Amino acid sequence: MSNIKLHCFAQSGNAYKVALFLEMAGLGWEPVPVDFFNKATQGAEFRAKLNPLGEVPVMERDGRLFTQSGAILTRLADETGLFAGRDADERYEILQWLLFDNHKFTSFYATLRFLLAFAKTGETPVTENLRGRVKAAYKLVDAHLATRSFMVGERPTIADLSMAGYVYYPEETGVDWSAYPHLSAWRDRIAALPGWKHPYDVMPGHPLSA
Ligand SMILES: N[C@@H](CCC(=O)N[C@@H](CS)C(=O)NCC(=O)O)C(=O)O
Repeated sequence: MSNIKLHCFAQSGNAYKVALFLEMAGLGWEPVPVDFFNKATQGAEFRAKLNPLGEVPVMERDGRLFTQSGAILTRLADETGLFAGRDADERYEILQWLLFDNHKFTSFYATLRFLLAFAKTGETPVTENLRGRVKAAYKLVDAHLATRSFMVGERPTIADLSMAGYVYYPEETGVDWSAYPHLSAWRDRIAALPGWKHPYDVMPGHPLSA
């Protein structure tokens, strides 16, 4: 696989999901910074040239563009056999977790973190509501991980890489990880895998300039 560029920024856990795959798979890739905090993803040029939906990650490979982290991860797993399901049942289970992650596990947390750490809204009824939803999703995954080491099939798959998108960021969100011991152990297990790197070490733009 050659000539991979990832349009991303350091604070994007959705981009990190793909960056993590590329790092752990040992595929050569190059980050291309996107100035999200100055609204680059909302601009006409970004939408015309990279992604009409106005989002990162965008993976660019030999001139072709790929968007949506879950779809990109699935494509990379299919092509390389790495972090992939072994059979139709595992692939089905992985897809279930990718969808759950995109709808609840990642998105509630990412929105909560954005509001508190970057938009700096302070506590509002919205952040309170989001935190409740995060806790419900984390509790469910914590229970799932009580009897297994990884999300599917006792080895790391793209379900884990997707769900790991936002779990290493240090910003304070008022979510207490000690309430989720199995989730915490899983987070450490992923971080101990060969090739793992922290999002702020692989994508450009941290720390934010004032
Ligand atoms: N489901 C999408 C979510 C992507 C997403 O929300 N990306 C954010 C950054 S983490 C973004 O680019 N937002 C642009 C905007 O809201 O203007 C994926 O997994 O790729």
